[in-house]
Amino acid sequence: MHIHNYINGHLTPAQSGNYLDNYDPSTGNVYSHIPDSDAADVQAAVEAAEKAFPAWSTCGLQERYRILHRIADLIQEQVEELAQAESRDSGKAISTSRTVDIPRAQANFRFFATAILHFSSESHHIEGQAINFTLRQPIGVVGCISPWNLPLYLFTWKIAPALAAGNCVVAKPSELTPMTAFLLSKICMEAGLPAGVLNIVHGLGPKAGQAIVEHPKIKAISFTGGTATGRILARTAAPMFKKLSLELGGKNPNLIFADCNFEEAVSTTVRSSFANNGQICLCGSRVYIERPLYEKFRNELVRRVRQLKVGDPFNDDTNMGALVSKQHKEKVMGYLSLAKEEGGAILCGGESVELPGGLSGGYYLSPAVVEGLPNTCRTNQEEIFGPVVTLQPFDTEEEAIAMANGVEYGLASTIWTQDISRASRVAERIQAGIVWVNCWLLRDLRTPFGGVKNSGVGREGGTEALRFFTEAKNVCIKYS
Ligand code: TXE
Repeated sequence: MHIHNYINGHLTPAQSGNYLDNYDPSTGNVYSHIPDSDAADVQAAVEAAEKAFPAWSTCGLQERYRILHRIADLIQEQVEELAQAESRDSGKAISTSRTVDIPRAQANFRFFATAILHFSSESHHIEGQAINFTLRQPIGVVGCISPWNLPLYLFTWKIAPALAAGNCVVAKPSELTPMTAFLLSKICMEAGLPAGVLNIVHGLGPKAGQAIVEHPKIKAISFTGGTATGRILARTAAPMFKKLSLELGGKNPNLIFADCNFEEAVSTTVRSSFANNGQICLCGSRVYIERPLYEKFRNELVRRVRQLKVGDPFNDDTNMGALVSKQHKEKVMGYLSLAKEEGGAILCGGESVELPGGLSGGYYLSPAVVEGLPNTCRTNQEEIFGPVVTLQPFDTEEEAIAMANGVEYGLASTIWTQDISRASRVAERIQAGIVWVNCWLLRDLRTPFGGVKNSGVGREGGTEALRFFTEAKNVCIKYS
């Protein structure tokens, strides 16, 4: 099966005619091919976007609302096909694709289709002299680059607000998980999205992705991916004075105080540790437990993690499918070896799982819980982005906050306590863009989303996203 680019309203191969292999992580086999696009394809996409911009940016909010809602309707109608494609491409359990990835992709379009109708700006009155009002106008042609962990979810999280705000888009999904972006192309054509408004260029990051970042006509880049890649993009885009939104890596702490609701805390921690095989930037990979509760929590967590079913992503009762690629599985297993070298004890999991028959070539790994490591070791400092968490005890609130903040990342955190004063105190001091108290991944799309330190620059979500994808212009009108 050959995937095509979506440029100027048409599905088309890369101009080079070259393709890249696309693997099915559940079997390790090549199951499709993606265009190996380059700067020539990006140029064609930018020309299409420029041509479409005048009409799209002035067609009116109701028309943009109508078309984006129609796209959401079609995603809803095709949820099963999209979920199957997402699991085939990423290796994730079909239950995750059905309940997380695809419903959220639909929600992204629905949310921004209506958000744009309520997006207002401000005016300032110089009494007796003048009135200022601020216009928030679409930027023009913008670039959206997304990663492999939540493919359609994060791809549409950028595209929906960009389109709603009246921009035209050149977008690139990860070369590891291109399929649902390709299916989205067909949905957009069916929804009547005008040609050139959205252009999807498939291919490698350093080639097709880099061509997007360095194209002089693309005035803003919204990126989600690794911190190292974020650095490369910033180096290219900064001298060109492009607007940049960078949602990067995380190494998120969970603080479990002894007074927590134990059942809630332990059941949610299983999820926050291993959802999507731990391949979510919001996963809590460092679990800090107040010492009086440490043994009880550790034992119960390990007992439940051992019950997680690693298996065929297409079985409804599978909790953990395959990791996204052979290379990524090797990276995660490398960190498990490092954890042992650094003195850690692997309490469960961390083993390569060999499934029978056609799945024997898949990238399966049992979920691992590690204890006995210091906060400063590499295992506790570097983003692993797989089914691996570490446990550490703490004695005081001060110590917990210091350990939580003792990494270069600052994306998300969870705090488990019934003491609302303590929750508020700790939340105020945690270096993160998102703090969940007695919950995890409870999402309201109106809230600012993003991190601090090496977790990125800027915020997505709600009006933050609409402000990112517009330029503010202040108009001052003097009156006599
Ligand atoms: O991200 P990459 P990947 C972290 C996690 C993961 C690591 C790498 O640690 O192991 O990042 O993951 C495109 N110019 N997160 O490989 O490499 C690339 O093609 C322009 C956390 O997914 O950063 C893909 O489309 N584009 C993150 C996208 O960037 C380039 C979620 C992401 O690729 C490029 C995913 C370049 N030079 C990974 N190089 C989160 N915070 O959610 C690559 N790309």
